[in-house]
Amino acid sequence: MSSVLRPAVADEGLSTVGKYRPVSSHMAITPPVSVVIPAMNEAENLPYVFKTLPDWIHEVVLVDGNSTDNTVEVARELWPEVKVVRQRGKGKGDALITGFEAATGDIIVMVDADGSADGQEIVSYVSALVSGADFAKGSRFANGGGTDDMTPIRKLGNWALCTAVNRKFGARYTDLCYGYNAFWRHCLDKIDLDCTGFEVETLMNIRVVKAGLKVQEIPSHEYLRIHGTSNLRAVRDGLRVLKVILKERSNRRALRRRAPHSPMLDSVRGEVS
Ligand SMILES: Nc1nc2c(ncn2[C@@H]2O[C@H](COP(=O)(O)OP(=O)(O)OP(=O)(O)O)[C@@H](O)[C@H]2O)c(=O)[nH]1
Ligand SMILES: [Mg+2]
Repeated sequence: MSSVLRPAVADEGLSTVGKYRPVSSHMAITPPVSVVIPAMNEAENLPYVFKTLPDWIHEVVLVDGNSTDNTVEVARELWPEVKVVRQRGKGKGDALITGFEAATGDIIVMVDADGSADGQEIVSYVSALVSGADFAKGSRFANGGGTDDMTPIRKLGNWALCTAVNRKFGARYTDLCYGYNAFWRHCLDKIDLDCTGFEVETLMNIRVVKAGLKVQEIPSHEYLRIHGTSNLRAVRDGLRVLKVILKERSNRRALRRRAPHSPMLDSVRGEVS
């Protein structure tokens, strides 16, 4: 657990910017990739998370949610160049927004710190982005994806909320509340995130569609949280997600009322493949 997985190499990340780096046996890319990890008391899980991260990534940004265990120390031991930022407010959404601001890569990947995400999948997300997608959205329910972690009630809630988003915003998503996603940095200017909690992924998924960005779903497998307990509370957080859907929907209606022939509205329907 205390073994150093990655040696400290001075400015290794920056030295790779602009050069082709192999990311698989078939592909090399130039854009630097930042991995943003929100973590609150995840010291025991971090060794599993870092172990799966590919060595070609440009930087890891760990957003600490005022952990009371040694999350930060363990992260520094495992990945000496890790950029640790402390979030200002509370909640996963607040943590991710903080992490996105601190990330310097052209591509940003969001990875949970509970051991549920396999870093080896990052290459699939990055492939979709360098091939033309703006937003690579993980899906546990697309062909090739899966979950060991969701209870039937969570699956039902996620399905109902996902169906609502598809109907209301013209998306064709197979999953909604999933934390493993990646995107080009420029997406952030178009989705202007403003939330604090677990509704963050839903807000992103809605706003990328509203902004007319090109979204591609990536089949992903969610493993069981390895240690510790979930911070998510199904009913409380499900209601927060529902509120976001309703609010985004009424914003869209208000926009339509204010500017019935606005060219902005022509791009409201996003493309999901
Ligand atoms: N920095 C920070 N990280 C958080 C906060 N809340 C949750 N996280 C992290 O966000 C990730 C997802 O949180 P989880 O508690 O696993 O929630 P979940 O994945 O939706 O729920 P499970 O499926 O039960 O694991 C984990 O890495 C958490 O440590 C927070 O307030 N601040
Ligand atoms: Mg989790």
